[in-house]
Amino acid sequence: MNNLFDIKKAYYLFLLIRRSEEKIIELYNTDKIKSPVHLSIGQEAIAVGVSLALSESDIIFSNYRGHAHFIAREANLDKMWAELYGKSRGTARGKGGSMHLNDYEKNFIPTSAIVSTAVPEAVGYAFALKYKKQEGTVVCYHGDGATDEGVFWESLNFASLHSLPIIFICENNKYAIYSHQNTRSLNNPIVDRAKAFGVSSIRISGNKTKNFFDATSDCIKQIKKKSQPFLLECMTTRWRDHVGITIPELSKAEFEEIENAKNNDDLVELEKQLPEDDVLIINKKVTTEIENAINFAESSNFPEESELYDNVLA
Ligand SMILES: Cc1ncc(C[n+]2csc(CCOP(=O)(O)OP(=O)(O)O)c2C)c(N)n1
Ligand SMILES: [Mg+2]
Repeated sequence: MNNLFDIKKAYYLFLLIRRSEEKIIELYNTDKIKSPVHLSIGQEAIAVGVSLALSESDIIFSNYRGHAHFIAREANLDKMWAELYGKSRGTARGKGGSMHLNDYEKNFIPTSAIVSTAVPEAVGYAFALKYKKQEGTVVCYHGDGATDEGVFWESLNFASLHSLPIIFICENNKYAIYSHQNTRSLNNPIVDRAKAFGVSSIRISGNKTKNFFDATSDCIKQIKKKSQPFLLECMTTRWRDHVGITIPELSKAEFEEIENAKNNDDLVELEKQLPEDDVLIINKKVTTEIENAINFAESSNFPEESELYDNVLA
């Protein structure tokens, strides 16, 4: 657990996510990237703030929109890029793509494309940790759309009933693909519904990295004192469409919301708090790390045809 917010590290991780995903947009139409992708541009502050508050022993469950969670956890960037390229040195030997990242060395559990599937898995993991009296808190990232699934609430109920050490990080961009939250449920905030299950729940607005860090640090502190589940509803605005390669057609209100979010980009705010020299060094480091990762992907081989069915369980 970390109590001090490290601005330099937050800026570095934020920039590494932003530049990586910008590079994905740049390369996508060349067909070098072999899998569908889902970008997080605009909502990186959540992954960075949450990750900086965690320890090595904590366990991360993410989803198909996982680049930001993966990079913020300082998981292996070379392997992530190789996976995007469908190469055998990728996280799933190039057979999974962007939606199936993993890094066991960082306790980053393999992700899935199916909405809400990681939620019961994460709760099961938290149950095992408690049952075996092992250290660590489970962090489960999910979208607002994931809470439209019945299994989400069954899982929350179980986590609450058994006082499990888990933090649900709801990244609420208000959309499930192109359906606004208001068209999917009545005006009953996710935090209020979670509280009805006995789960302490906090809504965080403003999209500031430090606020997500503080809230997560506080949850971890309380979990260390007494095992219990928390839900953080992190309000955010994603700048691009569901996939992220293109920008959607926007209504005036949506356009203004995105413009407003861009004008309050926390990457810019973090940069302002750092000396110019640090900013230059970090920018150089980020550029080099992404170049190296792309070289790693390009110089890797595709998996052999003979291993087509290896590790395929379905
Ligand atoms: C069980 C299931 N139903 C539908 C889909 C299609 N689908 C993919 S992403 C998505 C929206 C999920 O929205 P949300 O949880 O808010 O996450 P976001 O994409 O906004 O990050 C849907 C419906 C799916 N992958 N799995
Ligand atoms: Mg959403």
